[in-house]
Amino acid sequence: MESGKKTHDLPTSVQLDLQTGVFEPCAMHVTRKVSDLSMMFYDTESVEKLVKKGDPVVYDIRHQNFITRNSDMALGVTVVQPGKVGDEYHMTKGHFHEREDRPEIYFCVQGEGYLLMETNNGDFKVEFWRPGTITHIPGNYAHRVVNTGDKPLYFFASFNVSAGHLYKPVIENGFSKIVVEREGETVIIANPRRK
Ligand code: M6P
Ligand code: ZN
Repeated sequence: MESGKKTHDLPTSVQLDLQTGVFEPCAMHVTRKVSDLSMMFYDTESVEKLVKKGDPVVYDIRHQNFITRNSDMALGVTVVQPGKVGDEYHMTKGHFHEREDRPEIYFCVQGEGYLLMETNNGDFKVEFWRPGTITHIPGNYAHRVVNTGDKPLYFFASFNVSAGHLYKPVIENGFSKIVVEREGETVIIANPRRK
């Protein structure tokens, strides 16, 4: 694709296993462990302990780009494992898009949790997610998925490759709110990392 060869000018399909969130064929598979999210979770002591204890997988991403002569659609399926780092639930890194005119559709297929969304001027939105929830994320909202359930949460994403992934602001500042378990309850609280 990078060489200029457009491999998807003809219609193409992949096959998704609805139970597991694995689809084939799949061009890119990335696994993110606790150590890959060490800048994301607020409780850095718990991060260190978990990394020493085997560095568990937080989520897997499978991506497929469909580059044609004049379009750049992509799909991603992300499976977030249940679990916590300290009292903060497993979540995706979260990112802004490099291009604000490139939105994204997220579709929760299995599991339950929250989709956190935030603009760079602090407008924060949250959606409770259960199977079948489909959210349109405008191009200027950073987005992060949190699994608060006891089973894997997986979601389908559709976006343009040209949207780009911008992680730096999220690495530096986090989201303004985080999702934690306190006294047996799931609660959304102000991020203690924010000054
Ligand atoms: C979805 C899409 C991907 C993204 C993935 C994981 O599949 O939005 O583009 O990479 O979720 O999210 P993150 O990149 O924030 O780890
Ligand atoms: Zn995105």
